[in-house]
Amino acid sequence: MYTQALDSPAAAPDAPSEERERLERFQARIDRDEKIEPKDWMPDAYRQTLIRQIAQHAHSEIVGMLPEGNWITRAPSLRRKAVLIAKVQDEGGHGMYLYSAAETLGVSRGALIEQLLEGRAKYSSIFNYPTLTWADIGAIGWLVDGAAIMNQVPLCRCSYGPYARAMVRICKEESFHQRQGYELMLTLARGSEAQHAMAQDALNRWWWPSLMMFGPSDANSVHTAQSMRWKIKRFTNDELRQKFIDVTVPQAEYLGLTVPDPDLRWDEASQHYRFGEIDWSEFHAVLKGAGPCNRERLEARRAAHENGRWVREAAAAYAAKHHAPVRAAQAG
Ligand code: FAQ
Repeated sequence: MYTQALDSPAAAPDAPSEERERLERFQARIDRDEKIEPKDWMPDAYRQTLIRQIAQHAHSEIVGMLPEGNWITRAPSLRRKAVLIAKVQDEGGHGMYLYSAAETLGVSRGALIEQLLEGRAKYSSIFNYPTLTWADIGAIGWLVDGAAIMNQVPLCRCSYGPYARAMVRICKEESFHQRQGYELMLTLARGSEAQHAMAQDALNRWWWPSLMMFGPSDANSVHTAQSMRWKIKRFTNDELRQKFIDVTVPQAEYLGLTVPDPDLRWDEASQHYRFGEIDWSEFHAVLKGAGPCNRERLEARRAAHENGRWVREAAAAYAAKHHAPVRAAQAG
């Protein structure tokens, strides 16, 4: 499923001319900013790239429920609990829209979930880090949802219609998530000395993993060039990472917190923040399954899937019972 023939269409000079013309017509539609819809012809590599990205994105939303779900029972007030429950539910909903968008490309949700549970699918590296204190819930909303929005707003203009449309609502909800996280951080940062220290500690632990969410540097990104030509991606990984840093550093300053990067400085000439080297060995270790919580996350997903089996079976039995008379009437 994840094998991809990512050769650029133009790089197949020996392709039959009819096939070449079809690829050129497809690229011309993309260049004109037309949306590609499920029933339209598309190159197989375009389809496979979308299935890969949308599935990884859906899995990230679902696994992403776990680090915050861990704190629902320990939220410090009823208001915080209600907000956190709503946020975690939203993430579950995002996963559902995204699995549905992937299904329009001819892959079943069941097959994608099976790949996740068998450990054959990727999901965002960020969700393999632990949530050690309540401040981590603020840091996730502020930084992780903040990074997610930076990456996902351009996906609303992605060339594939169902993915682009799913992203519109997702981004609205992520925006609420980011704001609740920032408000939580602000409360802690302005609270007691111990609360301020807790907020700083959360920033220290979540800053670098949040930068890694944007993926490898452009020089090492396998898929970016082709995905940009197809307008699946509208910005490169490094461009989005830089935008995120530029908007987030002043937010940290407003909170009175220090970004844990001694090399961070404002560069007047480029009007951007310059930042230190990301530890790519940590990123690759997490992707290979050696992050602090990779094992725990998959075990939790497998247990949830198993515990929910009776619900799926009951829903299927109910649907079969209620659709059977309709089908019989239609046949008659
Ligand atoms: N973690 O060539 P590229 C959220 C993989 S949702 C794990 O640069 P591409 C909401 C990449 O898949 C967060 N793997 O790839 C929320 C590829 O692997 P492959 C998720 C990563 O696709 C908030 C390989 O490395 N968002 O947070 C990561 O062009 C709070 C080579 O990389 C999305 O999925 C990573 N960080 O660019 C939920 C957005 N980075 O398939 C709960 C949509 C890269 O060759 C709580 N996705 N890889 O084996 C995208 O925009 C892109 O797929 C990128 C990667 C930018 C993630």
